[in-house]
Amino acid sequence: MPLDLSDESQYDRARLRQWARGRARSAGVDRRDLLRLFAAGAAAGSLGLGAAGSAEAAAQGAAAAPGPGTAAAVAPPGIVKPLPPELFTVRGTNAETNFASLRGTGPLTPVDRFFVRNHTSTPRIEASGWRLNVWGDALAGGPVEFSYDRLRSLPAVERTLFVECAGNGRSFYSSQQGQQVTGTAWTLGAIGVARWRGARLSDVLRRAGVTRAAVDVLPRGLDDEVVTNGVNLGRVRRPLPVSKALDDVILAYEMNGEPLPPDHGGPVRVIVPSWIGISSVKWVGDIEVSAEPLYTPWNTDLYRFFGPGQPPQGSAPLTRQTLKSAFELEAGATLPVHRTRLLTGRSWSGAAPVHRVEVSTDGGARWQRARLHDAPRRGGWVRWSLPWTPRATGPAALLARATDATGRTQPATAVHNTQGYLFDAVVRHPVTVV
Ligand SMILES: Nc1nc2c(c(=O)[nH]1)N[C@H]1C(S)=C(S)[C@@H](COP(=O)(O)O)O[C@H]1N2
Ligand SMILES: [Mo]
Repeated sequence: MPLDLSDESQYDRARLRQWARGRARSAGVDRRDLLRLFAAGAAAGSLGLGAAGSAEAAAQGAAAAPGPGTAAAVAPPGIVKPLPPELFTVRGTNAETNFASLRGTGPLTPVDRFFVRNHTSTPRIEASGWRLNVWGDALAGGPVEFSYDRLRSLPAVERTLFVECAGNGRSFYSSQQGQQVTGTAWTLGAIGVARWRGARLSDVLRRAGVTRAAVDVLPRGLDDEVVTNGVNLGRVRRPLPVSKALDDVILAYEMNGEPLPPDHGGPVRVIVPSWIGISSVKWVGDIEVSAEPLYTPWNTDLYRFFGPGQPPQGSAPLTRQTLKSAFELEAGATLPVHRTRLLTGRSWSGAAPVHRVEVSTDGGARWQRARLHDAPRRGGWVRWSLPWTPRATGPAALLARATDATGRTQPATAVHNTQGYLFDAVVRHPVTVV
C-alpha cells in the first residue's frame, strides 16, 4: 500500500525507519532511544524524530514569530564572541547577522558580524592539543592522525567563499507565503563570506591512503552531542560524496587572515564550497572514509525536501545553495521623501556567479538594473547599489532579484518544504517614506 503523505504519523514514521536503517553504521544511537522515538511518533502523531528539526524550532523561536528580539528571554547562547544587538539577532543557540550592519563593509563579512549557527555551544579547543583522525574501511591501511602543525605544513589554498545555512530566509515561507515550516526563523542573515585558508581535504585523504573503494567521507565535529527530545543524535556529522571531498573541499584554519575563531570552528573546520552550511563541519575531529554509503540524521531526516510532491523518504540530500538577494537596510526603515538614498545590498548563488541584479521600489511593477561592485564569482557574493529618490510618503516595498550565469532568476514564490530549506523567492523589504 502506498504511503499516505497527508497522514503525518505515517509520514514521520517512514522518515524514522529510514534513519534507523542507515543509523546502524555510523550514528551510534542507542536502540532503546530509537524505540522511544517510534513510540512517541506513533502515539502523538507528532514529529517524532522530525522533532530533530523542531527542537531547533522550540529552542530558537517558532518560524512563525521571526524578528529581532524573539529570543531575548531565553538563556544566552553558548557563543564566545560579543553579540551586540546592532550586529546580531540572537535566535536560541544561534546569532543572525543584521544585514544593515554590512553597509559600508567590504566584500568579506568581518568576523565580528559573521553569523553563528551552533547545534549546541562553542567548544574551546587548543590548536596544540588538536588532532584529526582519518579512519575507515576505504583506507589502504589503518587510521592516520594529523596534528595542527602537520596540517599547516601541507600546501595551503585560499578562497573567498560563503557559508550559508540551508534554512536562511526560512521565516519568509510563513511571513510572505503563509506556509508552516519548522526550524530557526532566520530572515536573510544566516550567511557570511570570508577568505578561508587551509589544506585541501584531497591532500589529507591521499596522505591517509584513500582507495578507489571510497564512496562517502564523513567529517564529525568535536562539539557536544546533539540531544533532541531526550534522544541523543550524536555529534554533528554529515557525509560528503567522495567526488566532492576530493574536488574543492578545504580544511580551514584561517578566516579573513586570522586563526579560525572558536565560534566558527577553530582550530580547524571543513569548508565545502557552494554547499549548504551543515556540510561545513566546524571543530572537525575525525573523518571516516567509507566504502559504503553512510547515513546520519543530517542527510536523512534533516536537510532534504519533505512535503507534498516529495517521496516519503524526502528528496535526495540537499547539496548546493540557491539564489538570494538582501538589502543592507533595516526591515521597516524610515526614509525621507524627495531625498536620494543609495540602496545597497548583496546577491549570491550556489550554482553560478550572479551577473545581474534588478531592484524594484514600487512593489514589483518596474525593475531597474543595479550597479554591481564586485566581479561575479561562484561561491561568493556581489555587492550592488541603486540610487532611489522616493516621491511619495507612505509604506513601500523594496525588491531585489538576482540572475546567475545559469540564467536562473529569483522567482516570485519559493517551493514549499516542511523544514523551510533553500528559500529563493524575491523578498519584499518593507520601508516607510516620511
Ligand atoms: N560541529 C559543528 N559543525 C557545524 C555546525 C554545528 O553545530 N556543529 N553547524 C552547521 C551549520 S547548520 C551551519 S549553517 C554552519 C554555520 O557556520 P558558522 O557558525 O561559522 O557561521 O556550520 C555548520 N557546521
Ligand atoms: Mo545551517
